[in-house]
Amino acid sequence: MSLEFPKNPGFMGFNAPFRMNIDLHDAEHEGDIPTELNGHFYRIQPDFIYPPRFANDVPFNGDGNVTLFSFNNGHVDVKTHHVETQRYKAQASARKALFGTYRNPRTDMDEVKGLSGGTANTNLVFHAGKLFALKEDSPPVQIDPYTLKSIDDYYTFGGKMTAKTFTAHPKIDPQTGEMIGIAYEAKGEASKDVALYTIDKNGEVIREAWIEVPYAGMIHDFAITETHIAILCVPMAVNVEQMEQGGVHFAWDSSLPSYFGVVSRHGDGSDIRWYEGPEKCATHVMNGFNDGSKIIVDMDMATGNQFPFFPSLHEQFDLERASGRLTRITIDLADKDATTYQTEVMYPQIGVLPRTDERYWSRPYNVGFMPCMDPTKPRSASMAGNVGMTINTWVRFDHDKGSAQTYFPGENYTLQECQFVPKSADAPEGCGFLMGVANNFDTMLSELHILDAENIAAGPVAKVKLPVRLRQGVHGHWVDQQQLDSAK
Ligand code: V55
Ligand code: FE
Repeated sequence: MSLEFPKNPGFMGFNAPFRMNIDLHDAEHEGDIPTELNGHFYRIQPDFIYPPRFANDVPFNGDGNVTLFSFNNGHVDVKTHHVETQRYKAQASARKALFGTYRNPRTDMDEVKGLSGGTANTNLVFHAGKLFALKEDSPPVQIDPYTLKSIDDYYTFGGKMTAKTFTAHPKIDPQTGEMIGIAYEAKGEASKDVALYTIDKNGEVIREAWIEVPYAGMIHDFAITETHIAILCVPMAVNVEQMEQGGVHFAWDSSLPSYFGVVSRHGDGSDIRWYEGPEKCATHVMNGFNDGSKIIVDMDMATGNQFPFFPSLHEQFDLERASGRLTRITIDLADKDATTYQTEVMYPQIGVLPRTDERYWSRPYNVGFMPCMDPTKPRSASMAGNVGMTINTWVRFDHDKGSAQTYFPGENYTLQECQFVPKSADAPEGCGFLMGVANNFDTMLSELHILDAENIAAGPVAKVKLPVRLRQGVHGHWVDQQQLDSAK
């Protein structure tokens, strides 16, 4: 039986299957690693362990593979490990793919019926002493923060979470230490039921409330303010007909409106209010906050389908319409008759995956970061084989000044998501480091670039050089050593 991956750009170059569990002591690096960095940067990449059974399967269906960069006194150790999900274990023991295409159980082999198809490939979060790998179609997978081995492949908060899914973007309230989560399609495929969770600082579920969304679609991220949860429903709709024909879970249906839902962080969810909006697609939240009676949420927002591998029902995929810009969404709770939300584009830069100084989550804030695509920057010949969008800059936005500061790593690099790490627990907002994976198309190896977050234009203070290439990552999460120590 051959074990061979498709010979297409999705599995070549930096997209080559990774498949390894690496343990690298004391990684090579250029420059001095700041000694203030004392902790662990976890990031995750989808990585098909076995060739997918469906030739056109989407990158989002790969198995979760965690990269851990552990910082200690100017040194960095690197570890990688697959998340041992139910799916991973079943496929590893069968030595072949058993699950089918993206979130379509009809296409799974009979022998895996009843097993979780979750790939845990999207994000990580550390809360109440536990590290979780997350995929929005299934419960968290608890993994060991040092070995990255799975501790619980189906974590339901001691049975207190009755939803069948859990978001890949939980928010930790910096003031209360609570983790806020949502769960969509929470009562099964295409269900409009969304559960709202508050998990207290000790890891106990103290709220499970239910709302119904206008239609079933991807609710990938959400915002918290000090008083409310805000959810954006975009027309990346669950498409049962497409799944019946063996297709993927979602299709872009531009005939549907977008809805912005605002619901209290307390109570039974019955106060949910929906506002219809002018724009179409937004995936990630930079932050949200209260301003008097107003709820404000900043997201990267585009007018069309941003995922070329999810079919568009009514038009061709259009790069211009897929281009997202940081956009401020506003509603005023005091306006009882309001039925629409307002949007305002904040900056011209085109980007994805916005982040912020998470000590300001839910509160008025000033500093955000976004990987951007700057078409005016040069591009080396070595990047000719790079398919898709080229994220070639990280941009820091300071909302008070309306300023944008850019890091361009050079013509031979693409950049992935960036992570802000404060210099110390009480450092001013945005004072610290910015790090993330950079893929070097001259060496065809990956690096971790570390910048002074206040002066990213000056270039990296250090570059960690890996002897391997990493695939396109999704999200990352920083955990201070102190957080791990106090969890013991
Ligand atoms: C996203 C990523 C996913 C997914 C759904 O970036 C949405 C958004 C990596 O998997 O399944
Ligand atoms: Fe995400």
